[in-house]
Amino acid sequence: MSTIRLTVAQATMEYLKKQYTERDGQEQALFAGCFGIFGHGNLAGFGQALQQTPDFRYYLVRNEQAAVHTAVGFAKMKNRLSTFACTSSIGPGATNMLTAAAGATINRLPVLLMPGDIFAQRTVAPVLQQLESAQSQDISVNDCFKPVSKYWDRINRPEQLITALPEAMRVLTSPADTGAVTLCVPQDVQAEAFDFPLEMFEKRVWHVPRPRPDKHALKRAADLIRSSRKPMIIAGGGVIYSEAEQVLKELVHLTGIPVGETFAGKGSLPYNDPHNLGATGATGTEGANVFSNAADVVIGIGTRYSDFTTASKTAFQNSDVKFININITEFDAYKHGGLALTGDARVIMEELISELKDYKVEEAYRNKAAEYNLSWDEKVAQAYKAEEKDLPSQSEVLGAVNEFMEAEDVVLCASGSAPGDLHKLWRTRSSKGFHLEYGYSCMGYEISGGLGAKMACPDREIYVILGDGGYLMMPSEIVTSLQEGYKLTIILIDNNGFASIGGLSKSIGGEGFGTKYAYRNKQTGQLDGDPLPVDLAMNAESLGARVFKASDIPSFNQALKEARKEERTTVIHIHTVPERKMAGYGYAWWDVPVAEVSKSESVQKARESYVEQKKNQRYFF
Ligand SMILES: Cc1ncc(C[n+]2csc(CCOP(=O)(O)OP(=O)(O)O)c2C)c(N)n1
Ligand SMILES: [Mg+2]
Repeated sequence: MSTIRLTVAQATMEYLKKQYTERDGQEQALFAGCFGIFGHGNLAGFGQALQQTPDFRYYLVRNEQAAVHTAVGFAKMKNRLSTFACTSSIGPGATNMLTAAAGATINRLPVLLMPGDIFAQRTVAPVLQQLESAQSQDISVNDCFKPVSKYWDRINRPEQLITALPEAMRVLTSPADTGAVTLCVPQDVQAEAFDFPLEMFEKRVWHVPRPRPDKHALKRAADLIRSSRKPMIIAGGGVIYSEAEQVLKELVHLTGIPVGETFAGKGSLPYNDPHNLGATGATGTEGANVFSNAADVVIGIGTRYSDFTTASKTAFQNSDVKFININITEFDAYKHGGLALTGDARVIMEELISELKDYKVEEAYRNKAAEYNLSWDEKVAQAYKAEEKDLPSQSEVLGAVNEFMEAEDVVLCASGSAPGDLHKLWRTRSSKGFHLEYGYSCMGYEISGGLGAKMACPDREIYVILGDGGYLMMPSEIVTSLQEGYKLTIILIDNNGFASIGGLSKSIGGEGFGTKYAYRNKQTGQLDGDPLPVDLAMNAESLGARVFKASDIPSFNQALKEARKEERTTVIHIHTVPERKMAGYGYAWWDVPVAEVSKSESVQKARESYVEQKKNQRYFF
């Protein structure tokens, strides 16, 4: 057997750069490079290896959490077929990645984490940043990655790499199993040499399959759909990851089955397709919620049925409702006692189309969906309309961005009150034009995830929608975007605190407690003093961004035009009123428990309504 003598870290990089994915005949590198921050736990190992492997590009980031978000934003735009590796030092560098690793796994998006780990040799323990355990010498902070990783391993001997790496690649490239994959490599092992078999470094293509459904299950599903009078499709992220938008369109145009879209699935159909009811669930449109309430057969395609999608299990009230779940992940396909069509969304819909040639919903049902599609768009137009007030509302700002943008541009967001407004109000014209990280809804994803999206699609303009809270959580990757020459347009919506959680607090009787950015008030002892003298626009400018300060919608529109001409990352800062125009619609509800006992009257009242709403919650068998 021919071998080559390399360190563990060198062998890792040599291996990673030879990994490819292929689907539908299209091949791409599985890894576009490696993000990282060096410390004593990875400098001499992975750092040295990256330095001598310039064809596997290293990107210095500002925060390890951000690195993982960036990889995830990239992977989402690439439909999970390509991602990044992320390396960190030991200790805090490693645990900084935990938050975003959980986000990757929850969102079913691939990312490879390579945190350094404490010495395998143990002689020098405890090393700087080592978590000591009196109970075991086989524990480090990296064990925290176990529950958030789809595959986790620790490379204690060089030859373990030979079997660990293929397992890691298998999971990363599996559309059913993908998520965060963690390979912990002790700092001494990284630098250790071994005679690795040369074959290990040959090009390897991971073919990403489109599994077909069980044919009996398909027949049963077609029979169930044919017997239904009020079917509805819930389109989730799986439609988009499977690149099934065209086939979905064919299916719904053939059958007339209307579609509600989840956060990850928004854009599965263009917003103005008459079958598109728009956002579904807790942040749903009137039409989507009316239809889901009465549906007798719900066809979930590529959805996890998160509580936002099911309005905390209150969205489906037909006592005979049945579910058909088309999902690559068996775990999801079986949810809600569903008839499971486990496999690829695109091929399963293709097969369903041939089974349903003779099926159509009643004309009146189809027409009703089309009416809701139009009437909702009138509400959107209302919400977009600028009103002459002191400060614009968020929906006016979003409307201005939407009306300015080109069809191929991308809006990207993750947390705060904007995701709900975007879900309801965004007129999505291209399938990947709506990029919401709403599985983990992680404050801090916005700029770093936006950078990943831009790296994946450098020809598309990326509009990052970001609150002041989200900005303060992690503005750091503005710097990385400048370093790498990837332009973002960041719309910074400043409302002095948490409009989202403030509103939620009011809805549970809490009066917005602890959600405003203000000085501590010496009289009340609370955070309800004067506004803080924070200038986020200046902050962004100091990080190197081009900054525009808008004071109203006309100046905001002007800033959008100027920003478009810029080549570097641009921030448009605008103050808005925290109150939102778009409240919940129809049956929209989100289960956030209200205190069962309280001296506050508003809490007591909120509890009463909570108990009422809770009665609508259902189990499905
Ligand atoms: C890392 C993280 N911490 C806490 C939360 C809970 N949370 C959701 S939205 C939000 C406030 C966001 O504030 P901002 O970005 O200003 O948006 P706004 O609510 O004002 O629209 C918080 C604290 C979260 N989603 N992520
Ligand atoms: Mg805010």
